[in-house]
Amino acid sequence: MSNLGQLIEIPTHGDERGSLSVAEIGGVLPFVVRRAYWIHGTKPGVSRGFHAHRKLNQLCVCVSGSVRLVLTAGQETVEVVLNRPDRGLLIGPGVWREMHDLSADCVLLVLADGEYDEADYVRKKHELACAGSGAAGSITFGVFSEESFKMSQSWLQNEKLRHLIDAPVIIPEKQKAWFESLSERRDYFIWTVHFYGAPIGAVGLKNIADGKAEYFGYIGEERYWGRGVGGEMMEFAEKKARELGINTLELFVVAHNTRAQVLYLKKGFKIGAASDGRVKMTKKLL
Ligand code: T46
Repeated sequence: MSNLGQLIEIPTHGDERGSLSVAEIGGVLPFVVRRAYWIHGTKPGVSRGFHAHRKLNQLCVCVSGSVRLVLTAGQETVEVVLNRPDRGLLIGPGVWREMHDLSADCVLLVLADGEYDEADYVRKKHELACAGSGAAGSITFGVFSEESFKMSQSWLQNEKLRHLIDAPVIIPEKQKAWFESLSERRDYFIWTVHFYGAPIGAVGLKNIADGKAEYFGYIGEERYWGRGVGGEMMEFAEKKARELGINTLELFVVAHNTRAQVLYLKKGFKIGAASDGRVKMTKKLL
């Protein structure tokens, strides 16, 4: 459907008695459920929601009646009507949700991967309006931990991402050796990109030598694409490069990834030679 939410068909067993729908791990449920709640008896004309979550993942199923959901992140908004008990909507973190037009008989069941936590709510829409979801400090950078490493392995299997960054073929044994070597290396640094503490990508500097370094970075979670996170990643990497005494940053971007090229131009990179479907870009750090 979009990066904002994913509509799923819930496997349903029907016979002469009626129907039974199932959401389970190994089936359509992508997370372990730690909480279930349901919204019902909504008064006419009442809308609900008007918030986003920092970390929570949810599966919403309108088991009775109907509801219109409006989901927004960055510049993108989608509307979806839930009115069938055999259809669900998966919503992840960083997505503003509003629920409108709940019918009198609406029962909206929500399965969530975390317990109720008020601190997980973002209640001001402007915090999600633009760059990296907007709120100062919503994007942070941290150690590339074992958890990040595991997540990166699944992110890098996403064909859309692989196409955009020309990712190399992943050989698990090599990957493990690479991860284990990180703490020793002085020519290669990688950090995790977090959205409100949840890992969403990676950024780094590699081939560090003679005052030069190569920038690399990717956002593994698709719903953060096109939301200004890339700009924050570049600013962070530049700051780190300066701290390391680097005076020239280089990067290689695939020729068809024009969105990234526009960002790098904005950040002061100059376009250099193109070869093998990749464009070299360079920036002198003053
Ligand atoms: C969401 C949408 C789809 C609890 O004490 N425990 C809970 O698990 C929940 C969900 C709520 N509450 C309390 C907090 C409030 O005092 O119940 C009250 C109503 O909650 P809220 O105003 O947040 O309800 P909605 O319909 O605006 O939003 C709810 C969920 O909170 C939210 O996670 O994504 O449904």
